[in-house]
Amino acid sequence: MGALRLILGDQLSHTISCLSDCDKQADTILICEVWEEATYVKHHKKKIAFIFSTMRHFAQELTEAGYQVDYIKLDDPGNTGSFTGEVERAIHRHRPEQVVATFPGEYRVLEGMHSWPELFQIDLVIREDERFLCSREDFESWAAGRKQPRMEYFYREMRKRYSILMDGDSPAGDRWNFDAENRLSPSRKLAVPTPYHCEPDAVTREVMALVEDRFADHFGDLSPFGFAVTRTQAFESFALFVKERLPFFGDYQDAMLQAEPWMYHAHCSFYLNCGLLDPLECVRIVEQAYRDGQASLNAAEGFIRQIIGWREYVRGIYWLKMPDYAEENFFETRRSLPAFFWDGDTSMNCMRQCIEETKHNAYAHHIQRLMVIGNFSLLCGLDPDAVNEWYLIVYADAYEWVELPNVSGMILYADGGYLASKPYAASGAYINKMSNYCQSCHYNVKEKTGPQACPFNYLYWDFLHRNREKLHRNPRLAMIYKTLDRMQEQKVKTLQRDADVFLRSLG
Ligand code: FAD
Ligand code: DLZ
Ligand code: SF4
Repeated sequence: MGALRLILGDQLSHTISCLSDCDKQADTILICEVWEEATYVKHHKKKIAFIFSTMRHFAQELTEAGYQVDYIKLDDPGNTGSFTGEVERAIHRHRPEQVVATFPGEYRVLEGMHSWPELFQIDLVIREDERFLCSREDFESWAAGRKQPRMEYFYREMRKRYSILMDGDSPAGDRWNFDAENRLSPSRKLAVPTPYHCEPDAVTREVMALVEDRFADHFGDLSPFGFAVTRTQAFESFALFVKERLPFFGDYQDAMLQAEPWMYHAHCSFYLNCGLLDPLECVRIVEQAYRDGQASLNAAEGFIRQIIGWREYVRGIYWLKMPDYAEENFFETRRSLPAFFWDGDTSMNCMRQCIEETKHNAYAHHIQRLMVIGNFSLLCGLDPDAVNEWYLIVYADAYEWVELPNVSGMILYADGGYLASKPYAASGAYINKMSNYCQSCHYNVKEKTGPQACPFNYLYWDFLHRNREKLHRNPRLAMIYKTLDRMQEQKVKTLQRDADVFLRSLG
């Protein structure tokens, strides 16, 4: 007659709030693989295998720690395929006094939970997700009255609140932000370390067979599979990052190299987001590496800003603005995704690289997501719903609370500038500066118009021209619009014509 404690697939932390006062004798923990979660978008095969395997390992650890775990596998007889159906069945099996859950990562799931007390005539307690450093209420208070909140000021608050990289009341090194030092172009001589790889064990192999069988038509390569699936393994992966990659993280944060999908990034988003790693713990480790002289300040600060700045900030915006945020479409764009988003079959080398790597790894690093695929989606005027769905499908770290603000707010500017102060639009010159992709491309990044010209070049100016009414008052775009105004009419017409031909070719 104890409580039924529900743990979702992205809540796999031993310290999760719904477990805090668990009575190991009286309470039951419910963890369930459900068809609805695996198919509400057709997730990458690797993402499903990663989540199911991690859920199974986590359940095993809880059982070994003496908890009573009711684990429902996808193919178990009677599995109804939804959280609501599985909670109902578990209530019939265990007759609990109440259901205890932790606040979910998606609005859609929260809405489902809110229906349970009436549906099942049961008391439901939804606890705060304490793994985040800023609660939804705190973010709301911080954002109240700010017409355009900015991440940088939020980040400084978090640094002070948690005393991270602070020397007394001042930021370490007397500056809050070292981004200006974090934009080195890559050189072909960089020796990027081999990424962490964890050979699949029997549990993972069983899950992989299930995914191959039941999700054969989903996007992505299932093998080779090398993700960590336990906290210990995820910790090993993070320790390797701190030792081998962190020293270069700052310098090459924005760099891209042909056939180097992992660069100097941490590859920890999938582990943080599903609960295997704790954000504050990772941040403290990186701060210590700086204090011990193992990493420079620009590297440590750059990494820490991503976690306590961007990660918390996008989550705050998600809960502040949902459900309306999902409907935003500032530029009123409706173009479908080009077919090559699913196979990388395009002559644009940068897009081919980033999409093929995404298909292979269920991972692409930030600048590939933002300045290649994201930039392309913005310039071409792709439909925000389609772009959001794609990003939610293809990355192993994607849950709506983090995916939606990054896509609608950061890359598509679909919220009209609430999250970002200007659209992240760029011509081919940016990609050429930050990568070596252009050297192996069918197109010529130096040409602005004509059949050999890099499509990013004419698409960039066409985007600015097309959206002049909506953007020209933005002070951060004033210089760009002055340049556009100075262009000869004939040149603008040629850019528009080339953009039009290209956009039509997308189908
Ligand atoms: P690193 O570069 O090593 O950064 C360290 C950590 O900082 C990341 O693990 C992540 O937890 C955090 N972080 C960095 N940037 C962001 C950001 N903009 N928003 C939130 N957290 C951030 N991240 C996701 O976790 N899930 C997503 O679904 C997701 N979708 C994205 C979509 C787009 C269009 C863009 C531009 C970014 C998206 N990001 C997303 C943010 C970022 O690209 C990934 O967190 C990062 O690439 C993960 O790789 P990493 O762990 O090696 O990150
Ligand atoms: C992403 C995912 C998948 C593929 N499958 C499951 C599942 O079967 N059971 C589960 O509890 N969670 C799964 N998840 C993660 C959920 O989608 C996630 O917990 C919610 O979207 C809330 O963030
Ligand atoms: Fe991408 Fe243009 Fe460079 Fe080709 S030339 S890789 S399309 S930026």
